[in-house]
Amino acid sequence: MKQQISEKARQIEEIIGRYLPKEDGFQKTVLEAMNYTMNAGGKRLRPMLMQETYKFFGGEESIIEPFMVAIEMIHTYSLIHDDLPALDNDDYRRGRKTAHVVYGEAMAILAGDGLLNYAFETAGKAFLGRFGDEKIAKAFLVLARKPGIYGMIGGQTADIELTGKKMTMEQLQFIYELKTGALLEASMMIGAILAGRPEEDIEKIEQIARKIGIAFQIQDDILDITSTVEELGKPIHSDEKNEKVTYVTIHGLEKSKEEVTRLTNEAIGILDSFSFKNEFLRNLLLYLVDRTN
Ligand code: GRG
Repeated sequence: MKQQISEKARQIEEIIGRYLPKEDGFQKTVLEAMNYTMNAGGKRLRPMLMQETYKFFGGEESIIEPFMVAIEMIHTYSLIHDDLPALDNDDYRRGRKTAHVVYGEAMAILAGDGLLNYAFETAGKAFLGRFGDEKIAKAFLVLARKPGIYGMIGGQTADIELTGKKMTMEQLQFIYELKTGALLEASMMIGAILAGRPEEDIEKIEQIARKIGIAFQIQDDILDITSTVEELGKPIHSDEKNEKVTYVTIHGLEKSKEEVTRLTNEAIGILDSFSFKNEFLRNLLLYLVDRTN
């Protein structure tokens, strides 16, 4: 499975490469900083989930590609900003020095902003010649909403304000669902929307992604304690450094692992309730429970 995922990630990188901006003009530095982080590897999980959900429902057009690239650009912007000194202040990500270490803080802020804008310019290309296609408009709205104030930014806001404070499970759940879950929800939902699925299917896909998102974040917390810098490509014990309350600090490692398994099995249960099949997507969701990076 690991090998299959790497192969899919390479194919996604080929698609991403076709959409990245050329590094020229007087703004060359910001373009280099954007491409530096976009090309730094990473699991490419969000475009992979989007493409595989699209295929699950029989989608086979290239219209999915600008959206796959856009979601990875939004994810990458969030990582660049999350690593900044004002936030987590991390020097390594995806096995490389972070953008602010290489290009300076001001340029890293601009590179994040640049990727966010360019994500919408990229996805917007899907409208060309297809202005009457409501699927594209719906997908575009999900792409705008989930990373925003009612999604990732909302979750990150609560996370920052509650860091170092006592937190209820409800607050923690809110943070995990929005900060991490929202982009995974957007990824899978856009796949379903572009494949032309009805609202009730899109809602089921949203539920799957929400469960996977929370499980993914708990697994991220687990790996922050149990993994190594080499394996993760980023610092470990970062939650302790940042005085973060996590699912693991509240419930301990064993219960956290059980919760990851429980949520994943629930998500798989919903996936299996569809008459559609995509063995790779199913295995990918299962693999995320056991991931080591
Ligand atoms: C606007 C100043 C400003 C900051 C935005 C919203 C935000 C900062 C950060 C997003 C929060 C964040 C980093 C959530 C964590 C989600 C997570 C576990 C990311 C790691 O994803 P992987 O493991 O990474 O898929 P790779 O590198 O493999 O793509």
